[in-house]
Amino acid sequence: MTELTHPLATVPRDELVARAAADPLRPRFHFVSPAGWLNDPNGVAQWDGTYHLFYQYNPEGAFHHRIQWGHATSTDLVTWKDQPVALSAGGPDSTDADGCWSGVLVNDGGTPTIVYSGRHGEHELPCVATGSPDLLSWSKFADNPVIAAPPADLDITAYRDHCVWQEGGRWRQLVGSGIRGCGGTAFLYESADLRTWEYIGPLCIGDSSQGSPTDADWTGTMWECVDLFRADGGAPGQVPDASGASEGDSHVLVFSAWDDGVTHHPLYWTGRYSGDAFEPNALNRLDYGGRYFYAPQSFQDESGRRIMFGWLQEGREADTSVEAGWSGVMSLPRVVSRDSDGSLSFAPVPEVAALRREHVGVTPAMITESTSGPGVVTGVAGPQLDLELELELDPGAVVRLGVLETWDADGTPIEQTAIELSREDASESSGEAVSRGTLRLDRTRSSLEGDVDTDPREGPVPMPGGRVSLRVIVDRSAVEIFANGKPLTARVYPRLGGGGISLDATEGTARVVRFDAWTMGEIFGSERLLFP
Ligand code: DQQ
Repeated sequence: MTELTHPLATVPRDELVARAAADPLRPRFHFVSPAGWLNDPNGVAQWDGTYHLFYQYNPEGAFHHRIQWGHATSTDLVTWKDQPVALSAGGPDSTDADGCWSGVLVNDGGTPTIVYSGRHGEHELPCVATGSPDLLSWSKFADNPVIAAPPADLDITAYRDHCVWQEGGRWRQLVGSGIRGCGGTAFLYESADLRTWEYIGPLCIGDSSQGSPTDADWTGTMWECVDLFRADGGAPGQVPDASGASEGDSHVLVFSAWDDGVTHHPLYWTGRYSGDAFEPNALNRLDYGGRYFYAPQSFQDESGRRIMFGWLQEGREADTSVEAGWSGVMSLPRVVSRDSDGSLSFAPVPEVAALRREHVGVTPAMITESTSGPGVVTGVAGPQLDLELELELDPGAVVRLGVLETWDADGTPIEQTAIELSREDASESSGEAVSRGTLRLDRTRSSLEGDVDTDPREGPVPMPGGRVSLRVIVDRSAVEIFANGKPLTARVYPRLGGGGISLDATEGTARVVRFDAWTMGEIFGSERLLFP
């Protein structure tokens, strides 16, 4: 039965899954929705051993409208089983008549409980739903919303998304927001039962007059998807571990900077949460890809790891996605840890290695800018790859790793996604040991298509002694890069489908100490259902 209800629903529902599956640019080992639209990760958790990934889902088509909570489960964080939609819009008079926006899953004395933003018209309010013991069927609380309105007497920019934890026998909740004329914020509430909430106040308030909207670390006029956790990975209300996390910057507050409908980028403050306030210390970019790793949400798994997912938005025209029948990719799960300088470090969970298939190890080599042709012949190719490199750059050196390449008859790349690492020159560091560098993504030749985003991305990378551990995950249109733990995520749309790789020094000299490459398998075998 074909049902078209929204003007953008131009692809009949019964064709969406087949269309999406046929798109060669669709990732094969990242989680994607069965078809239609996917955005934020929600309710990420491990419950009785099973990992749960809920996500913002529109099965009507590849556009953002009347969002439902899609659901998938995993026992290994690598392969995912589609489960029935957990939450969908209520009746015309309900708080969530226009969709169930982002939220979290908590364990209320053994009862799985979701706190989410119910949308009605242009507004969102906090709602609650409880789940069956297997988390597969959900009932909404009869008296939603559980908070009737945003704090009175404040002129706010928006109000939605939740972070909920237990502290001192009570529940605490943050709701993301922004105060007009000031900046983004997270409002703090407290409750005994997750149903009745007392407003405490803003946990901290950003300053949107600092910097400009074009800055990669501008904090925006609203904070979406706030996520507060201990710097040692624990929940905010937990007693710190023995590693001294109670000293200094003991907490991390993650948020996605938003302004007037524009999703800018994820950022995090390191600082100290104590009493009813968060005292920010340092502001950091969470992913140098900016909007390509948006609305992240994290949880602590049963082994104590803090694991984060983010939404890899599209970088091609909205109409192209609608016609393709799908939009949005979930990142691979990332382990979050703390670097020696207090900032965060990220790496794909080690479980991802289970997807590795053919392996090629490249012989260690020295590469210099004078080398003609590809500096290193990798002997590996494909649109689904996992690459691990150990590099040593001399001061001033620039190394360029090309992926998803197609060459012309002379060996010149026609399409190439270029990942560049550069180490500062000694002259830039007043003669001190040069331990800084930059990770860059050059997408200017990623696609012969003219209507895809090719803006450059870059960010600083610590490079002690010029050494860089580089991890590059390529999954067709999704690329996740980690240079010494600093991530840069983006989308690329190579039209020619080439999977060539090249590695060169474009300036100076560098050593390739190790280069291991694997082709990667696929995680969705049989045909998927739009409504599992
Ligand atoms: N997406 C959700 C909101 C959230 C935004 C709606 C972030 O709850 O603020 O789908 O991408």
